[in-house]
Amino acid sequence: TDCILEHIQKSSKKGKKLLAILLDPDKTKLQEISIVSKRIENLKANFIFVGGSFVEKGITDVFVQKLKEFTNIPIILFPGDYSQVTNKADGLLFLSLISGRNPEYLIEQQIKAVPFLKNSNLEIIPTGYILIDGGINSSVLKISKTTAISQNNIELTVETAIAGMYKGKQLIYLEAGSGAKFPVNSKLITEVKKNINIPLIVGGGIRTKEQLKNAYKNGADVVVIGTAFENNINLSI
Ligand code: 1GP
Repeated sequence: TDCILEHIQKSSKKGKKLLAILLDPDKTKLQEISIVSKRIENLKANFIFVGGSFVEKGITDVFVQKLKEFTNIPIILFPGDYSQVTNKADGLLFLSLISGRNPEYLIEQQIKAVPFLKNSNLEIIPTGYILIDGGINSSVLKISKTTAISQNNIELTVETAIAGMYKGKQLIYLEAGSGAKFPVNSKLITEVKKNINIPLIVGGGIRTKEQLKNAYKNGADVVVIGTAFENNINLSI
């Protein structure tokens, strides 16, 4: 079934905005999952993304299984590397770091995931992942050994997104990095959105209702919030 991507595509066409809460299995304790799930349901989040940069092998599986005990919100894997995959989730953002020039994160990790994925039921969603400078040395930068695109480089960002679309990506993810000081700016979101006809995900450094609304208004179809929720699960947004 292709229900997650279809859901995002249909919402995008109707202008219905979606929210994803990102949980890092490395940072959320198993004992906290019941309360965390309740809070995510209160926020009316449409998806739970699960992933992180430093998650030990096997942890994601246990984490997602536990989440499934407490919530029916679709769980989408947002893996930092090929080992963070489990059949217990509903879908997988099959990411290529297209802002970078490191073959490891353009194709190598993807190939390493295949022996698992070819026998799994996960909905696999081809996603072009574009790293924008969020004013911090984000873990994606450190791990991928790539550079981020400057917030002012609209041309390169737009061309990268369009190239991703031409390559067949079904989603474009504009990422300022987890815990970013500066979320992806309005102009960048607007220009990318104007130039692609596939849904746009925006994340990194979004902490307030105002920033969330702004991202939606400028053209984000899905906004991802991780750090702000992690720091305050009573967050109201
Ligand atoms: C990170 O885009 C997500 O990959 C969310 O970022 O943790 O800053 O909300 P934050």
